Amino acid sequence: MTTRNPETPEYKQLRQTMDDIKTLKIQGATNVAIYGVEAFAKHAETVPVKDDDLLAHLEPLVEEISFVRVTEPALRNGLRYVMTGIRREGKEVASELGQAYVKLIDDAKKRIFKIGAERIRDGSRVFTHCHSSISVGIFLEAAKQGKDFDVINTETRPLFQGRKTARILAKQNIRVTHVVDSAMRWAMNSFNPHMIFLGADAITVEGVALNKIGSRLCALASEEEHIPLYICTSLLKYDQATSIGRLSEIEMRSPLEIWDEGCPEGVKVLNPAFETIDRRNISAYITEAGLIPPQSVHQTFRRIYGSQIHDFQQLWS
Ligand code: RUB
Repeated sequence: MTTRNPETPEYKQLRQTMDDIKTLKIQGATNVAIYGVEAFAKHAETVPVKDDDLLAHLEPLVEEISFVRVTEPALRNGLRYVMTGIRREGKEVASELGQAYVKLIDDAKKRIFKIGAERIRDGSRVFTHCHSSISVGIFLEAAKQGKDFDVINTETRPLFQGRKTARILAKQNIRVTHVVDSAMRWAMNSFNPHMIFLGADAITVEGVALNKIGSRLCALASEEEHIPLYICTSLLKYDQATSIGRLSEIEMRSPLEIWDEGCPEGVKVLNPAFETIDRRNISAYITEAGLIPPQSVHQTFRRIYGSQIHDFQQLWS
């Protein structure tokens, strides 16, 4: 058995999970973090190496997993959370730490669902883009509370994550109107939604959100139509590296997702997965700490998670 490629079932599962994250079988920042951290923690606990060899094996793996999808700091924060514990107490605690991180996410989600649902009233019209499990969770909570409201959502090219959103809402008898991405400004003008709920993949130190491509267009249209825009997200998506000057990266996906067969030679197809939403366009973040303005993300993250997730040592090296 080599340290580089251990033949344990947990390692195989980790590799499978990484593949599922890369190919979007596991989709959305929250799910990417949950599945990635759980699989890593189980592997770390069972890998048959110890002492210095353990860290020499795990550290490059953390780097590799972190960048399977580059715009996912909630995954990176979780991996660091587990690694901090392993350094202190050994690999025996890895699974427990993985579960503890997933619990942080679950607790955050429950709070956000409740807080976000407060914003929705009978007769509300809410616009959303892509598939954010957090935004959808808010809609489901509001429906559970008996509120009667409408959702307008986009299909989200090229991989149609918006259909997932529409299917889930329709199944719960929440009225949903589905439009192509390029109709988002038209839909805002036609349906005059009371608010926009978007998820986030990453949040920077400036309070800028990164979310699915199209989100900035959505924000610009919201400005034109004077519709408040909320980012529904756990603060665990805060990209700590931005506070020491690094830029949050934007994942560039395969052009084949856009045009696989028959693309003429000489045509360059680009497929950026995410884009930034300027903090000026964000009315508030709906988080586990309540509604907060973009300027407060860094301090609020430090206050809630600072003692548990501190990877600044590694960031400086
Ligand atoms: C999904 C996407 C989601 C965020 C938030 O992109 O942009 O809005 O990840 O999701 P992709 P959640 O389909 O490329 O993963 O609220 O579930 O964390």
